[in-house]
Amino acid sequence: MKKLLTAFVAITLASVLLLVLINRLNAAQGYSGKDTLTLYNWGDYIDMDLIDQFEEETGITVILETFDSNEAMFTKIQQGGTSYDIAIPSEYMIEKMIEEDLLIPLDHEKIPNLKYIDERFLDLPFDPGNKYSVPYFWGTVGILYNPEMLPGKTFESWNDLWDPDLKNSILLIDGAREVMGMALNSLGYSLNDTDPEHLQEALAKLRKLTPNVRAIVGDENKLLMLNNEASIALVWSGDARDIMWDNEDLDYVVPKEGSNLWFDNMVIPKTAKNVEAAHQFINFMLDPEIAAANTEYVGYSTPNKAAFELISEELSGDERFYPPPEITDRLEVYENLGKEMLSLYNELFLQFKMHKK
Ligand code: N2P
Repeated sequence: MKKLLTAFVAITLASVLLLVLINRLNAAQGYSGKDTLTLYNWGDYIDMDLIDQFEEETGITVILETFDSNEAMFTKIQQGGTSYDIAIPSEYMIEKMIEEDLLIPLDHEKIPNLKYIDERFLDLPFDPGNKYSVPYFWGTVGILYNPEMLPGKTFESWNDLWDPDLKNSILLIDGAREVMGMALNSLGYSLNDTDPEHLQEALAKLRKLTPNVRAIVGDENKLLMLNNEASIALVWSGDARDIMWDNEDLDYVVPKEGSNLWFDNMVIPKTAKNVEAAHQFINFMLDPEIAAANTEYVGYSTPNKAAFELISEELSGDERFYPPPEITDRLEVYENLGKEMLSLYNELFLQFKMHKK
């Protein structure tokens, strides 16, 4: 009996010690659960003052990690090494994450500010009923260019980028869908095309663009454009807005063949440690004043109707960033093309990048 008791005490003590150790480790990594929120976001995609405000109002510490493509974000979340309480993927990736059972259904009762979102951005095909995701920003993909550095050049068509005068001038987004989509559109195909022959044609066309490509970059595109180190960039609309605040000479166009219309929504991954705080954060970001401040800071287009009323006319009245339906109607939203097709897109993009080096 005594032996049994000693063993029991020893096991209890060891368990307590183990728990303390795990807690310490978690705290050291910043994932201490209850009073911490880990946000996985695109780079340059939130006003840090708002994070401070959220921390002050709730006592919750926010840890921010960033990614620069949906694919990179997906891999990290799927591997599960780090647990994120919130992530902000784009629509086709949200659909894929739902399919792969990586997301938690949202409790709409905890997100009363959802009522401020414009109906146009709710209940979209990638997430019917917004069961898993809530709108954050939306936008287009287009060409940002510096007319001062490119006298006489215009960019109405994607094919204008293949102009031999543009040697070493173009910055590309480091994203398979964006770059393959641009090439497919330039050939008159859909950016959701799944015909392997068309995809090979797109790769061949991209290879012809190589001499004009200066670099394939993430958020560095902003500095490079501002410092006139590149004259053209394939960008997401809000990045163009942000750069143009600092250099008004630049212009942003969505080519006539069409382009991508995208939606980035907030989601809660299954591995989240603080689901309660995640809901609090989502609701906070949807508050009209907070969403307006975030929009004024980041430059992307807000899906929040009440926030849209609060932002400056200079921003809300600019059709390059709030394109009217005649324009958005000729744009395409990326579809979730399925595992194999997405791998093929990634593989071809990689082949193009290797060829570039
Ligand atoms: C912000 C990137 C926005 C991503 N730097 C568009 N989906």
